[in-house]
Amino acid sequence: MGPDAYRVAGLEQALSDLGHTVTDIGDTLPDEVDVPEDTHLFSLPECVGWTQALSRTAKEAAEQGLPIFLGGDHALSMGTVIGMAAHADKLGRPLFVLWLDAHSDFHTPNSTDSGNLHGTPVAYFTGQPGFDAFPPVTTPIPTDHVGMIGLRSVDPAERSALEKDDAMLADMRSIDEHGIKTPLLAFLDKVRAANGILHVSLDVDFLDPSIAPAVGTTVPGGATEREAHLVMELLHESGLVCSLDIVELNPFLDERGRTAKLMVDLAASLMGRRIFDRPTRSF
Ligand code: DIR
Ligand code: MN
Ligand code: MN
Ligand code: MN
Repeated sequence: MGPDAYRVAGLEQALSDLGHTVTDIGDTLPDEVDVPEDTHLFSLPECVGWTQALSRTAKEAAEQGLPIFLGGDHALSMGTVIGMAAHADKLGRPLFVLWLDAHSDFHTPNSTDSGNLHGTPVAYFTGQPGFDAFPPVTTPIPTDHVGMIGLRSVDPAERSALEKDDAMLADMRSIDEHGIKTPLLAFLDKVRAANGILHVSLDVDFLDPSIAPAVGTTVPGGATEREAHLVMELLHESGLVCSLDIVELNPFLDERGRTAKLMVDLAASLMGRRIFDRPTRSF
């Protein structure tokens, strides 16, 4: 239902109003795979099938333009990121991933208590062990090519794994202290210095639940509407973004499509919508 909610909220119109040519390639269905149900991991065969299908879709779509992947939950990124990694590899440029989320999604199938595969994509595409049922990750993203902004719910197993690694971790406290622009610009500098391209993965729960309530796992103390737009506007200006996931919208919980509309507006900011060209002359 997520993709249809974004269609109804006017994603295509918002992007074509910016001068983009938009092609809706429709819903991706999972491949049929020979993977048994798991007693602990939810919808394992479907997730494996979707990862396989989405990685192919991503790779093909990236040849045509800038793909925007509409979820669905965050397990979608297992497929989109490995597909984009293959695309980047073909271009001979490294892929970086910006994870905008309350959660770090760094569980492995062995460490997850909940069994939610949407809590595992970052561990998968960075090549952590334990994902034997999934397509092998041939081009793992090095953890120092991952930046996370918005963190405020990290489980103990994720925390100890992240502390050993070198991903850029901007939790809500560092945003309070330094502003959201500081970690973002530092990360973009790193992408630029490596001649990289950037995949952005936007989880609805990056945002504060007061402005984006339509998500299964709300966590208070999230990004404000303006912080989120600033991130998107700066991402646009960087010229480094190659692809975007917008995930975890639950239309059942949405009131008059308000959260869907906010996610569409954020995608539009990333694709070039602005109030004025910078710098303004008014002060
Ligand atoms: C929790 C929640 N860390 C889990 N993760 C969520 O179930 O693994 N991520 N909701 O978006
Ligand atoms: Mn997530
Ligand atoms: Mn989340
Ligand atoms: Mn999630």
